[in-house]
Amino acid sequence: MQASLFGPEPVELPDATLDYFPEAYDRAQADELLAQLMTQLHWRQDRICLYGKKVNIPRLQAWYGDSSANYRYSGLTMQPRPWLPVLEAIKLRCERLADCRFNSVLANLYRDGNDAMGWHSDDEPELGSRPVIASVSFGAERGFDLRHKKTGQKVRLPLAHGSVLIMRGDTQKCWQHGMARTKKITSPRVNLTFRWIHSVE
Ligand code: MD6
Ligand code: FE
Repeated sequence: MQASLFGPEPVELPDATLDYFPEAYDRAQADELLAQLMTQLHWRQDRICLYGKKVNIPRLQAWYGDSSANYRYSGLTMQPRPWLPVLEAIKLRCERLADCRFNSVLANLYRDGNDAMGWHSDDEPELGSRPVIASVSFGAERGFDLRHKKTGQKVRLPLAHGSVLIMRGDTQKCWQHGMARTKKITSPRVNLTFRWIHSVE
């Protein structure tokens, strides 16, 4: 596959380094990849403990990577599933766009506008201090919200079908991000975030 003809479009925000490739994949490729990801990935409903109760998180998830890319989560060591060809191909594209390597991917499936992601930063120790994360979106265009931790500045980036957003530098240290519910969206969206997990002992 050839490199994107469009972008990157740098997104200018204080204390953040963001590159946005609106058409990393053309429409036909993106349609095909969305269909493959929806059917091939081992989507599961994860639960978290909220105020002492187990609740379903509002989306489906799947975790793939090198066997060495374990991460710890509430005292549990999570093992990634081995790479699938479709994920390896997208990883290679992201590695070229970001000019760095990734050893794991967290996949999220938002079945419709009722599914969402709360405010967070990807700042776990396993990711190191200034992680590079490549985020690939397929399906429904949803608003990706960013909020500066100190100033409260807010921005919404619509992430297009077939786009890649690369976050690096101090973005995770200084900003949170999330995706709000919306009644307007009735079709699914798949997001893949490629990362490098360091073993921490
Ligand atoms: C999503 N993305 O777009 C969720 N994290 O569905 C993320 O949480 C994310 O897009 C780190 C870097 C880029 C992202
Ligand atoms: Fe994130």
